[in-house]
Amino acid sequence: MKEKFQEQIKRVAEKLSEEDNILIVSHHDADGITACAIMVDLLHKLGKDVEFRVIKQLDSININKVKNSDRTVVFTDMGSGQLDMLMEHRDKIGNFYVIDHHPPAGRYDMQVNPHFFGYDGGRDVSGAGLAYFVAKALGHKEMAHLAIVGAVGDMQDSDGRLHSLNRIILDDGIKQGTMKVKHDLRLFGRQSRALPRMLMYASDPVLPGLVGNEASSVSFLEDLGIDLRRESGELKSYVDLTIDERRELTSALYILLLDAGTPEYIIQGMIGEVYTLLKERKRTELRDAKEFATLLNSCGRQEVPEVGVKVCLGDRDKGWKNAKDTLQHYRKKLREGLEFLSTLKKKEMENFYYFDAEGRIEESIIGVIAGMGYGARKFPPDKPVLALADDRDNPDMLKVSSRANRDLVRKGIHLGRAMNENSQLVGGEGGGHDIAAGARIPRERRDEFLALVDKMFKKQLSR
Ligand SMILES: [Mn+2]
Repeated sequence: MKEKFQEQIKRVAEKLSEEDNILIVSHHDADGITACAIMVDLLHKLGKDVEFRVIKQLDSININKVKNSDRTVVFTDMGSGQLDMLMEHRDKIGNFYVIDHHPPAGRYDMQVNPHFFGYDGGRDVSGAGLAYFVAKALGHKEMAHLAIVGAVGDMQDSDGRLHSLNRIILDDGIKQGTMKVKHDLRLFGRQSRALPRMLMYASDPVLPGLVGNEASSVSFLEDLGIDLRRESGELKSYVDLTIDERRELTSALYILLLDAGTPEYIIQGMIGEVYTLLKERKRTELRDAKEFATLLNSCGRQEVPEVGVKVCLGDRDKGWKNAKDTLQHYRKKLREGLEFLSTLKKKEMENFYYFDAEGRIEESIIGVIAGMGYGARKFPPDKPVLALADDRDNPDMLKVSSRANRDLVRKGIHLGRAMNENSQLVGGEGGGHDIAAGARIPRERRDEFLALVDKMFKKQLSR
């Protein structure tokens, strides 16, 4: 790591270690939940009194939950983009720290943010990773595995592997014996899903002919001579297969996709690094970083992020059961969302696709549905997707979720900037990463907003 950044982290960490009565405020996705857990763990170990709050976003409404807390506030995985607002309310918030990887709105003495040191916050390190580096600066490296779950949750491995600062964290985990990295098939559910289900529900990429079809998934596997059941009679997961069977299955999937005309780079994305948490039980969601992240995302999106934090901190009892129930429920909603998507007519602007689900898809999962729309080829990969849904708390507002892919980002697309600048122009707010971002805008100014975004994408692509 660059020395200057390390110094800054150490400075903030040491100052933080002198505080007590701390309130951690974090984002409700997998990265924010793991960041929160890493900080809670650290501060407990330092003997501090600590509370935490995990929220959907830090905006003009939620800021009120942070005011007058009489505690030192530590923002993780959020805060950098809202620095102006935090400064504005400084007298009510009191003493605060920001540990965040989103593009910063400005400089602040007690801020840890990789952008100032030439790192890419979208790829090199996540919010959880930064929380980990703060903990590491104070001698605590036990939570490296959680920082990897956070990075994977933020899709920082989307080109097949983790990079840069994430790599340092991964190496720490490997040295400690908590992590293992392998080159393997990256389909979701390698640990926790029965093999036919892993194939039929795969979304990245979707498997032509197998998607949604249990019978054809079963016969596909049987044709390869793969036994579907373990000796105990239970259905096998991918991780139960022998090396030869894995190789056989991978090449069969490769051929299946090639035959269906899937672009080479999408197929290659199916194979890459997978991160195993060695201290977790085999065939559970917690054993695989991507599945762990999905579990946490479902807790966050269904407004029980504290359950996710508990599981991160080691609860394998009530909290763990609770988290699994939440995931089941979340999957059901996703299936319904996907069904909706399949009946939907997509709309098209010059530089993006969009659809307005109104009240038919909950705003909490609209972004995921938009992302899956790519995987299911509902939207060709040549333009970003904007998905709109009613705001749950305010009928006059509209929630916008946008998704792109690596290719589009390479060509110049930056969704975070487009959401941030254009939402403000129509009296809303927004922001995020180059590849995934969101906004809240007044519904009546929807078309104006879409036209502004269209114009900005055009500009981004022409650079
Ligand atoms: Mn994040």
